[in-house]
Amino acid sequence: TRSPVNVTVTGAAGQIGYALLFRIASGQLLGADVPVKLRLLEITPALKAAEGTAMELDDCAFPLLQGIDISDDPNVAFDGTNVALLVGARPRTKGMERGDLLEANGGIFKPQGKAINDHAADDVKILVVGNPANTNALIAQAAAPDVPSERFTAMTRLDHNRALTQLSKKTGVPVSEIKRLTIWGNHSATQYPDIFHATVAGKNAAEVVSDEKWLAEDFIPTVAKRGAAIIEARGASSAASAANAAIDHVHTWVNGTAEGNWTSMAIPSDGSYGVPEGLISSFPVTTKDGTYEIVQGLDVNEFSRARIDASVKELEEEREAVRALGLI
Ligand code: NAX
Repeated sequence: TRSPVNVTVTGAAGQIGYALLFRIASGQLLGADVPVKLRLLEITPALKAAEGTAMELDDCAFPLLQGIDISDDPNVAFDGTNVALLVGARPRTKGMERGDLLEANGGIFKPQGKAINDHAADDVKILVVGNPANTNALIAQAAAPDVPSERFTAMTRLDHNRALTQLSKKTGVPVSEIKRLTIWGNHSATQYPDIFHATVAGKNAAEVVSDEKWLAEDFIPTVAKRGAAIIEARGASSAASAANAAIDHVHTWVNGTAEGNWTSMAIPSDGSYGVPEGLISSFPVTTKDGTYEIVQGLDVNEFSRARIDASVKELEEEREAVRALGLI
């Protein structure tokens, strides 16, 4: 039998953690034949709540779950970790400036990056969910010089999934028949969901839709502002859908994209598509055998170029800000 994979989840007592842990333990993250050990990282005041969640995990008697450790020490929680899901973060509160937000998150992601550097397994894969996700990933990566930089990724899969459903509703074609959609840039309101290379039931999506007004004034803002719309409707931010996207992100990274399709992941740029090297920006990627590659050679039209550039500019500003704070 296979040896268990260690999966660390930070912010484990939070609402995404609650929606995520049971799915990991049931085998949906890595596969129905892969045993897992869970490592829950929380801040000290939330340890008791994390223990409560662990009790419920016990009560599910998941056949694949081989153990649960809970800690408030990143050095313990990341010890031997193979998959690290960095969910816990400092949210922006009323009146908080961007600098304060980045600094508060630096206080979380810098020590976590260092702990991953010092204690994680050689094959560790990292997904940052906690916002601002792209820049938090950059901070953690900078603190982990011994970990290959491409292992640090941030989540735009929720945006990708949101875009799939919006396009499905517009065209009446099921999501299973929509391929090659791309989220570019930052996981923020500047993100750019791109349908120009997407296909719906084998036909070019932009041609099928043939409605630039819908694209610019409906589709793009609906996808980009969906997080705010969920908060407005639910009175709490996306949790189950965010957990689902985290599962999708890692599952695809580990198990590969289907032939002829790709996904969206925020990954360190190699300079492709004019995105400055090192920025953690969302790209169209294919995955295979636990590695990913940026899809190359796509034509970027003027409409797309302006939007990609705007989102990338925001990422550059965030990078400058964390550099000025000495976080990277
Ligand atoms: P919650 O506030 O419910 O949970 C966060 C948890 O993190 C809390 O239990 C808190 O105690 C813990 N935490 C704080 N600092 C920590 C530290 N240093 N170490 C370990 N744990 C720590 O938030 P939740 O709704 O679960 O969201 C978590 C993060 O995901 C937020 O930053 C949120 O903005 C972000 N999101 C990212 C999305 C994406 O697509 N990338 C979408 C969903 C979500 O908004």
